[in-house]
Amino acid sequence: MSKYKTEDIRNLALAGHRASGKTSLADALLFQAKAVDRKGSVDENSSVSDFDEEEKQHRFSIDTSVLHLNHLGKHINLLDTPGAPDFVGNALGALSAVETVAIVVSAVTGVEVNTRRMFNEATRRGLSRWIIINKIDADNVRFLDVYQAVRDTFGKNCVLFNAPVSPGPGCSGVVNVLHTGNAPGCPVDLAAAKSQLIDAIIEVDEAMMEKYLNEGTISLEELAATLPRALAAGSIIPVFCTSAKKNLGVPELLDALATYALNPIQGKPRIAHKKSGEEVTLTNDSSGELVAQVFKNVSDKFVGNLSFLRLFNGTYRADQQLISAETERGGRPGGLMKMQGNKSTAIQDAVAGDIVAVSKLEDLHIGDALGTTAHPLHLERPTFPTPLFGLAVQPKARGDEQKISGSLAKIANEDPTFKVTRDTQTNEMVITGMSQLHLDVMQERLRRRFNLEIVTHEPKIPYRETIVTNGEGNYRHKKQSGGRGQFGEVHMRVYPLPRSIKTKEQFFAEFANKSRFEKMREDYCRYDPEHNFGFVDTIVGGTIPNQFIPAVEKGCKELLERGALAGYRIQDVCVEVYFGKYHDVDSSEAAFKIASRLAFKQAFLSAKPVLLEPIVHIEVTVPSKYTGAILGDLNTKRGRIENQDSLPGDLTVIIGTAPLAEMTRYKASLDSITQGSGSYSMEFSHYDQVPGNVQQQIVKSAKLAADEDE
Ligand SMILES: Nc1nc2c(ncn2[C@@H]2O[C@H](COP(=O)(O)OP(=O)(O)O)[C@@H](O)[C@H]2O)c(=O)[nH]1
Ligand SMILES: [Mg+2]
Repeated sequence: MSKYKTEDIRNLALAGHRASGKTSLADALLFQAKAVDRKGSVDENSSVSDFDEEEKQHRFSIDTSVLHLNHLGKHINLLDTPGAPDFVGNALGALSAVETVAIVVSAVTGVEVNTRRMFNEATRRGLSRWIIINKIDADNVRFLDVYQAVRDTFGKNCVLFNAPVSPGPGCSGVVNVLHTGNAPGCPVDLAAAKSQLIDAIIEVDEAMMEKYLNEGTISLEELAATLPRALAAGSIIPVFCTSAKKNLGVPELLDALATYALNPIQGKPRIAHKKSGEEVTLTNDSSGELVAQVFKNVSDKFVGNLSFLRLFNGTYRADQQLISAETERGGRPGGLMKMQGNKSTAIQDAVAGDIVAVSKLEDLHIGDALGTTAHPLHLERPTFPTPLFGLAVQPKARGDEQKISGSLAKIANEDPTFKVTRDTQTNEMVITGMSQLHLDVMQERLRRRFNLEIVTHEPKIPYRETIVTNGEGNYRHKKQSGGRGQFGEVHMRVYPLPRSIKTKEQFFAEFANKSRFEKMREDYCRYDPEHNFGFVDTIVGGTIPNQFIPAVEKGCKELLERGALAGYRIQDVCVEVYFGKYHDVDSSEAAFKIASRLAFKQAFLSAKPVLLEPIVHIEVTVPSKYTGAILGDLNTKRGRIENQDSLPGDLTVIIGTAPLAEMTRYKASLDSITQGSGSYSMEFSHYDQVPGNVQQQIVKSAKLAADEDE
């Protein structure tokens, strides 16, 4: 049996901005708990957490590493997430596996872009949040400023649990706010901090609040007993101080994690769904039905596939089959293990709440829900930002094409924000990620792991095509070549389909109904959420025989992929097929497919076709003196500013939107305006119509090959 029970497990993700010291802290915690013999160091390339070759080379984390330690009878799973926005997908994946997120803030640089980002993500998911102010030993620490900035940004429920003594190179450690009245060298008003802390804890317990008001004191035991409730309610966000480098505050942090952090049962419960849609609340009950979710994948050269799971219910024994809820297929893994960075230890079973890895299971993806029964419970998939930075790729050596697409697919299965697709216009392979840096690192991976090289060129913007009015078209495909001929004729109307429609249910409720299409034949109507495309059949009297309707739909789908205006994917359109002609001998599926595609094209082009371009949400943080220059530059890039705010430390954050096409090289502009002191994040927001003059240029340069009758 597992050596620990669910109640003894603590799941913690370290998150925050790049270089705040998350990985160093992970190494320090492992060493403090004697989970490793030597303290790893990122600076000496000996980190247990940043073990990957690319991580060592770049000196920053790329993947979430999964670590664990035992302390005070508790089993702590520690997920060290990457802080760079380029690898945010891997960090977000980790959040779905834990109850607690510790946001690490540098005592030198304070609250940064990704500090806020990860804090907000943790809040959105209802996770317990802790804040760790690290690097209290560094030159130029600004402890009080940074603590103030934390409270200004994240709220007054951020309260100190301990405070540094003589922060800076002479720092001697931390003092507990509850125990110590005063400490020479501590810049914090400890009496005030103590009452802030007590107030924040007892806020969740009215009786205790009353007692405190009446008696003026409260025992440490009572406070400790109430703390988990305050943590679960989010009414307290404890702040701890550390130096990962000099091991200051690390023992205290470790004790606090083991003592106070929420166990899996105290966290916000996850909701699963039966196939019927019925909801099931998962209570991390080890005797219940197994529900696990994949939050990370690795395809290792030596072990093959490795999938990391969080168990939300039930107990898993290493000899059981694991079945995917989605495909209802699965198999027996090669092994069940606990991971310490890249080192594994085989185990026999795992209880609810634990984080483990299974090997050699093919075809598992991040977000998959797993069980052991024939119809496992479903879990909602985590959502990830849509990657936007695309590059077309070609093999450096001829003939490597097949190997490259297979290897890239393996790499993509590890990273939810890295995609490999094929450009329908050029038939080139395209890789898409969060940024140039992201794609550079993926290319390095391809080279090192698979010994494959690619060349890349200019990012492609994923424009889309749609229509703004209704239109009509028809086409007769007729060919007589020798024996049997080909014949099919299709007439259709097209309608703009509101972009707010997202599901089949919505499509039929709000658009495709009998009040709009009196003669609609529901059995043949379809909705495709990927293209927001509706297919309505109002054929009367079998002018297109039923057996050819699927071919008509296929013809439409071909055009959706090919595009009609400039070769981009079509979206937000509904077609109504209402009439056609056939021939008893010569009609065929192929003939109707062609007729349908070309009828659709004609109808589409008659309905005021327009190009849509991806619009990104941007957040730019710069020293305030550059604000004017940044706004001016965004203006030339068709940017729209929505909000502008000042941040502690004389920084300004500018929030708005801009077309992706104008922003692909933004890093260079930002660096040149701010001399490298600005930072930004960029994420897909929505599609919007391209201005007329820009559209003309894109259409002109697309030079579509004529799509004639084949
Ligand atoms: N002075 C000082 N430097 C630290 C501390 N923690 C980390 N660093 C340094 O900060 C840099 C980034 O650390 P790392 O752990 O990789 O940060 P991460 O990106 O948040 O994982 C490295 O050079 C570390 O040695 C600390 O407590 N004090
Ligand atoms: Mg790191």
